[in-house]
Amino acid sequence: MGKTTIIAIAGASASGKSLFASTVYQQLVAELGSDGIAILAEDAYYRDQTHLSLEQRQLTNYDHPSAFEHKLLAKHLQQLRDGKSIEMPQYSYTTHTRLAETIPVSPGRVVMVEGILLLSDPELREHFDISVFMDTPLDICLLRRMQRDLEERGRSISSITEQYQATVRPAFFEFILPSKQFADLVVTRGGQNEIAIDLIQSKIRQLLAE
Ligand code: UZR
Ligand code: MG
Repeated sequence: MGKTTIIAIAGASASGKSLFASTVYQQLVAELGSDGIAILAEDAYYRDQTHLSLEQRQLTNYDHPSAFEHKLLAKHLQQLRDGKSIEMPQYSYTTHTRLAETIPVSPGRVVMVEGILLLSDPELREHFDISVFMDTPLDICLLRRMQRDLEERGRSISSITEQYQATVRPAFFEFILPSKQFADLVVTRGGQNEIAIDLIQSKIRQLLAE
């Protein structure tokens, strides 16, 4: 196997990062099989909070860099680059902590990773060969976040509204938006931007064929 290329996809919460990454990944896997491409989520690297009570876990600021175990993510990216498998943690948004089970991830020629604060961490940035920033308008992100958190993450309108004003919006302006300068590619209009999906897929096909 040749050199590993690590592609980071960052951007605001509910900007379409997971959709963009999974669309690129699923379509390529259907076409070429899963050998050679690995996919990781920064969310899986939220710190283990099993030692805290549920009330204490609800006080964590999940939009702050300190909520993530970026050191473990950096270590795993290095291991994948060295051709070694890793055990990716699994995180529950309902219990706000890690599950006991991990997911084995095999190394690949291309590794994709998506998450809100990937490009705001200087140490993590060292690991990325290609960086993408999802530049979706913030009002669209908010609408999508309300719908997703109501439907998929078991939240109420009032908890979504409070969290948005207390941490999500401030973190966007403090950490996420300033990290756009580190992206090689800026994607407008969200995770369904077909031209951007096609461009990244073409690049990955080219890398896999080398
Ligand atoms: P994406 N998040 C939670 O709401 N609860 C948790 O236990 C862990 C994370 C939210 C987090 C962030 N913040 O905005 C979002 N808050 O998940 C990141 N508040 O995930 O990029 O998929 O939106
Ligand atoms: Mg996501």
